Amino acid sequence: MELIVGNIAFSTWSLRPWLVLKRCGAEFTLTEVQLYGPGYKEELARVSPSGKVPLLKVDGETIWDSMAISVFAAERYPQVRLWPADAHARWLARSVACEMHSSFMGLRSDCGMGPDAQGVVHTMVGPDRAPPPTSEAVADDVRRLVEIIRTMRGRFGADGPYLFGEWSVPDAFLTPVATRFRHYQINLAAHGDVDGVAATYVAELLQQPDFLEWTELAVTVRP
Ligand SMILES: N[C@@H](CCC(=O)N[C@@H](CS)C(=O)NCC(=O)O)C(=O)O
Repeated sequence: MELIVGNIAFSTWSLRPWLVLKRCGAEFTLTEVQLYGPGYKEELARVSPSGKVPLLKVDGETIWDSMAISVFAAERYPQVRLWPADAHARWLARSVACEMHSSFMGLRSDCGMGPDAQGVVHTMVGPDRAPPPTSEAVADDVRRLVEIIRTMRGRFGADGPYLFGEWSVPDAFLTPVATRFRHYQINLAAHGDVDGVAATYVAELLQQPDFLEWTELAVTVRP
């Protein structure tokens, strides 16, 4: 299998299937496509039916979209249990992952990763930090995410440090958000995280071994 991703330093969509496939113990090669440089659209068009990454090449097919790759992985590696075993937890885990997949436009646009209009490159992996955004759209998104994290941790978090206790797909989908919170220095306590439950969870995501490996790749694959 080959996983084709965007820039490891800042392609938030690409990080998700990497985390999912690593969790499965899958064997795959990694190809990095440099986004946003001259001619990158043409290069993407050659490999990607949607003109976007991530992509997974497997068994003669190209699966595009991070959610579709995660669904494939859950089928291919059922023993790994990528979704919670408890049915109620599973229904809600899928709701969280799908909401993450389709929403939070305030965060995506005002806490962007990659080059901004001034040419500053914001990354998921480096020590650099940016000033916290002040828009109401971001505040609304952060409040909703804090609510999700606190609710799921409170209901299902007893068996481990992740959203539903043991690691599951929503943790992969929330890890890029954790990097946005870190990079843009967002104070979760000011958005409803009264006792630090969400902040503790976010810190856990940022120290997942597979995420730390991704961080290393950003340094070694591309200087
Ligand atoms: N729904 C897609 C979104 C993919 C996406 O937007 N990828 C970005 C990379 S971070 C991309 O390929 N951007 C290139 C472009 O839009 O030109 C997924 O989850 O895989």
